Amino acid sequence: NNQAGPFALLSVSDKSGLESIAQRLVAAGYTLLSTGGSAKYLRAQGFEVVDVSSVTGFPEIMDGRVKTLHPAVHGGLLAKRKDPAHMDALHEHGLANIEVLVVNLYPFESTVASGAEHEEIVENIDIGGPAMLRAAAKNYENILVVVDPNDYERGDLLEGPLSLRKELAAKAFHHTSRYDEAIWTYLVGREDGALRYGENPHQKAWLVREPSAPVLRGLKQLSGKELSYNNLLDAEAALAAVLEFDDPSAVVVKHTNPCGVASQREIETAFEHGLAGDPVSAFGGILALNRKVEFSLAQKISRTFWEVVLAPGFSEEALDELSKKKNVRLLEIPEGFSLPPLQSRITAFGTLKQEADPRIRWEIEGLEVPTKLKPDRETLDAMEFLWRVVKHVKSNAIVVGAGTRTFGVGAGQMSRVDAVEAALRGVAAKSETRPSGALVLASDAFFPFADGVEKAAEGGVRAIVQPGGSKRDAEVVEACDALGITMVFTGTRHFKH
Ligand code: 93A
Repeated sequence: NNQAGPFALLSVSDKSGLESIAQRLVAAGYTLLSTGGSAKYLRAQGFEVVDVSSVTGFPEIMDGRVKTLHPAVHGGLLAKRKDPAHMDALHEHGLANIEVLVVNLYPFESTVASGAEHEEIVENIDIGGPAMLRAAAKNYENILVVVDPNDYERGDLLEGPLSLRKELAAKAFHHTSRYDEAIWTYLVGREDGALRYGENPHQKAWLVREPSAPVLRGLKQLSGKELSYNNLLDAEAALAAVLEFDDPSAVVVKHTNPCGVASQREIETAFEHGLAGDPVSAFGGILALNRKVEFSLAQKISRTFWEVVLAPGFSEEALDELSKKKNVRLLEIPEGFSLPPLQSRITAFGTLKQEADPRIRWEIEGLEVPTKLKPDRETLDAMEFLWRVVKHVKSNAIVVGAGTRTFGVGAGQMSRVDAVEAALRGVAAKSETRPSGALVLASDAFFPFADGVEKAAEGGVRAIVQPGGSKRDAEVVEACDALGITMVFTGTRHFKH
């Protein structure tokens, strides 16, 4: 059944613009070869079309589930034209001599989006289309593969150079990989990733986890209710922050921002100081600790209402004490736990990927002190601590503290002065409980003007750590010198958006 050819095989669900490429293919001397619906469409437009079934010698069966899945098609798509043995096989078995493949797939995602029944969605999983696209794309040196209707009118399409064929082959693989990902998302989302709801109760939500990664990335839920969408976001933020420290430390997170953080020699003191950083916001917050929780600490923890408590371990008595509260979700952090080195975020414009901002390496030799006043050892320790905290606060971020505890956090502000004011409001609220002593401030990015520094000084700040690098650094340093503030430049910015 060696039909004329060379063939251009067209099998598309989205028929828009099909006649324009068919026209070009016919003009270039190709015979059109097509599956049921596409052949019908083309004939209605006046084209002569050979049916795939006449090439395969096999009818389209099972409601179209098997149309092109046949060696006559796939042999034709995979044969290397340079290889005499391949060409012999092509002729010997009467396979179709295909040189161009135009395919787009069953509309899986739009079927899901339309709210169709499961059965109809499954029927819209295309098998034959991706198989042909992948075969032709593998053989791009010999086959031109067109998956995107926007490419039908490309000027150099039919006589295009190898680089164009390669580009279109890559596009085909990208297309099939996205297609499979959408199927995966649908199947997993329906079966075991469903969350009660999203950021708000009127939003549906799923957790689509990487199939190869352990559940909850190895964190063990020891008690409490099911984790919610917001719990997972906040738990990630709290974990990232607590992993920044070696000394016993406590991080209280609210709406993905640390609101109270402390590092101390004892974990119990760290907890008390962390909580004191913002006891009002801590209500309903997320607590992350980097030491095992014993009974006496558990008693203190259970006096506040937490959504989630994370720690590398809980003694039996501590676990008993904390699981009395049915709503508190206890998560055990496994040994050697780390967060992924790559982060991605899906936006309307595409998926953003970046390396995670690595753990801070605080090296005294790398710091610059541009002010007249130099920081003493104690101030440097406070600066290091606050610098580690501010990295985990949404920009514009300002953290004010003393020693290794925070008293005020300005998060997610659109101007840096506002962030300073927000942090100072937090400090002022603790005027009764806060031990006296010089305040230290950390800023996630440089001060664009001296106003932020002046505000800070009014609030009692005596030392500032920031990246430096503003055009107006000189003005900022001058203001510090006039106000008796010591300043350190780290040279590294820690935006978090
Ligand atoms: O059901 S399938 O997975 N089985 C196949 O053998 C097959 N071959 C092509 N779907 C198959 N196709 C798809 O049919 C193509 O990817 C295209 O989306 C659609 C075109 O069908 P028709 O020309 O009948 O409208």
